[in-house]
Amino acid sequence: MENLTNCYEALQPAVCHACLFAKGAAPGRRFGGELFPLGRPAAQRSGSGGLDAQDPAPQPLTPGSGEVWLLTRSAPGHWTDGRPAAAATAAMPVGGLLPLFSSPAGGGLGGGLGGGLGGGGSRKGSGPSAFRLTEKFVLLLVFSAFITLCFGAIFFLPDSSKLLSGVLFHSSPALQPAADHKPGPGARAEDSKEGLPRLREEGAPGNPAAALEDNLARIRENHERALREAKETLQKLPEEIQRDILLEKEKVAQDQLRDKDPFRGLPEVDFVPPIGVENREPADEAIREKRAKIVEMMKHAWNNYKRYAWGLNELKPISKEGHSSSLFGNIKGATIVDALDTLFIMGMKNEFQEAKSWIEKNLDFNVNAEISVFEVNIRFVGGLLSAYYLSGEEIFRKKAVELGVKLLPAFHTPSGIPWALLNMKSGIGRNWPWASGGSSILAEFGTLHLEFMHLSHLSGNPIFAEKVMNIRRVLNKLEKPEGLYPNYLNPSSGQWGQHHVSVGGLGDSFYEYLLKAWLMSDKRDLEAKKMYFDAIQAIETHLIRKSSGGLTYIAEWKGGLLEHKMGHLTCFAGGMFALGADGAPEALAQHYLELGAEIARTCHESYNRTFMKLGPEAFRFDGGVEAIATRQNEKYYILRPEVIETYMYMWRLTHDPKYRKWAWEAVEALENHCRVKGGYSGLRDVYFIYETYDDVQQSFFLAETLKYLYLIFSDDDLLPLEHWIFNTEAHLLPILREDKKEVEVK
Ligand code: DMJ
Repeated sequence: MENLTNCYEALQPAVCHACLFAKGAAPGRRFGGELFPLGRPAAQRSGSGGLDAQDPAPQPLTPGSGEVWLLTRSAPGHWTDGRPAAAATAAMPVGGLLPLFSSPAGGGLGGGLGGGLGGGGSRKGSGPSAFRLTEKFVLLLVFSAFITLCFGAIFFLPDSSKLLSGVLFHSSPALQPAADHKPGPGARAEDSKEGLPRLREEGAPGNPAAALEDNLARIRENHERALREAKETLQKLPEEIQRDILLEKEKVAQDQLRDKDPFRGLPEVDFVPPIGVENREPADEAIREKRAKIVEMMKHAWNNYKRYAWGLNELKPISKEGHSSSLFGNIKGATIVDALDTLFIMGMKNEFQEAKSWIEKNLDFNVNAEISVFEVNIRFVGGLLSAYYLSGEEIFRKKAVELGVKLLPAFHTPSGIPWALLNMKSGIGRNWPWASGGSSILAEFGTLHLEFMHLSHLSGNPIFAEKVMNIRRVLNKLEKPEGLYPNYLNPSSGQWGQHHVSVGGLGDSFYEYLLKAWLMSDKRDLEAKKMYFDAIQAIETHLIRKSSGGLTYIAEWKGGLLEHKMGHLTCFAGGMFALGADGAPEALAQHYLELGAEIARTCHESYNRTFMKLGPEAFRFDGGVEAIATRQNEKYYILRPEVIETYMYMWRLTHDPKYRKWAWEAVEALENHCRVKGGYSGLRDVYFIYETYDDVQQSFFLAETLKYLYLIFSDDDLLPLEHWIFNTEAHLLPILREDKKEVEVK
């Protein structure tokens, strides 16, 4: 006490700031939040809820310890008398702040205190009215800074911690895919089987400078987004924020309730036999033979799967055993479901029946494991729907709807944009750990529309359609950079993640589904049509380029910079442009058909410039090359269909014989290099003179690659395009006509 009094009386104001903090500096004491009200002795203070008589005499502090100010506000703990620090903080006289801000002009420290506090004799008497205007202003500033800080902490911390871990530990997924990394649509399981996720070039191992650059860019973006979000929230009144939170909670709870019983028994339907499934032999003998050859290939793939991997997801044709991909969790039988409609249209009736009875007895969705919502939708829901529309067998409708219901919890996010991954038993979802800022992926949540519209149609329950229409609503509310759709969208904030745009992996089938949603609605869904044509216009302006050798290609867009690389996946776009040409504004119809033809030519070149005559996973147009893979981890071919898919559409829409010729070249290459005794295998390097097998027979080889080949060598009245839509896994969905439906739901 003595020290303090002496200090107060004898020292200059600056030094007495130090005295002010003497108690905080006393050894063994916590500084509980109250500043010494200068201008009166400690003894006086003991009666005013400040220090009591037992408090040890405060020690003088060295000058210049002004930073203690913040500590006094936040130091946890108790006073020695047992009062919680919080209570003490609450009791802190606001006037305790004054000495710091008293101006010499107003009597300096002594004057300020003597008049305002000490003169009053008691701290209790010093209310805010006793403050000067400047003091009030400063106080206001301090409090608003404090409140901003609190809000900042709420909205900022989760992101910041991610950022920090990215910077400090370099554990960003771009650099090191997590052990449980699961690839998205562009980088499927097969892509990562060598630990080389296809989509993460920007953080390629072995290039720390690029990786660091990448990390910094991501940090900047995340930081700006977090600031934006925090600002938006701060603009709201606290009551508004509270109301929003309550509404959000209520919405999630309602969703959960509704989804529990979205489907009480299927409505009765009149199944109308499908159009265009009669399988006439082509008149031309050479074509007939080619088509027969493709059926033989299907038999080889199917029989080996049956022999070595029956009931499992896929076949390892070299090891001759089952292959299981984490994309399907514990669901089994991916090849069986994916192959159903191909078996049907190729007239493989017995095999179709075998598949059907396996499904009846074994296909089970009550699995306690995480699945990819996208993959399960396009392969399983799509495969089952297609089998139903072709055969009219109730089991397929029942299983499709049952699975659709199981997928609904994936939509339980604040924005309704679904999670990428879902545990079908617990209904808990999450996103790929590598996706930008916890985002969902455009090509994943954007590739549910066709199947979900049909699920509503066949179940009589609108819930499936509502879920996908809400996705569209969210997308339409967002501003698109240069009219483009970034690949990442955060399901919590409903805002874009990184501004990466691709018509290949991560983006591809989103665009495909916009076009097909319009076509499948019998051209009534004009919103989808507009979204599609707007999107491809932006793509053409910003992503499509011509090489100096005259090849048209679709590059990737990363925050405004172009990467002159095209993926095998992107080759589907040739067919898409051609398919949509008909609905384009008149002046553009021919243009889009030609664009389709140019993409087909480029993709054919990517095949033609390899040793195996099968295309690499990605090819480049930079560093003096055109349509050639330059990186070792882009040289593989995994039996993908996209190039052949484009040939199929181009053949149907133009009847230019070169597409049949190119398709046949692919058949020969598959037979020469991918066919092995135990089935068909992908290749690790299409430029190498010897086959190095990846030992996986992908289920989409049976669902897509062989189906598209078969159609190229069939007449156009088998599955006419005016009547059927192919989902992104080549499963068949009929156009939903207003007047005459394939299935009349009662
Ligand atoms: C298939 O699963 C689908 O075509 C999907 O849309 C992307 N590509 C794979 C096959 O390459």
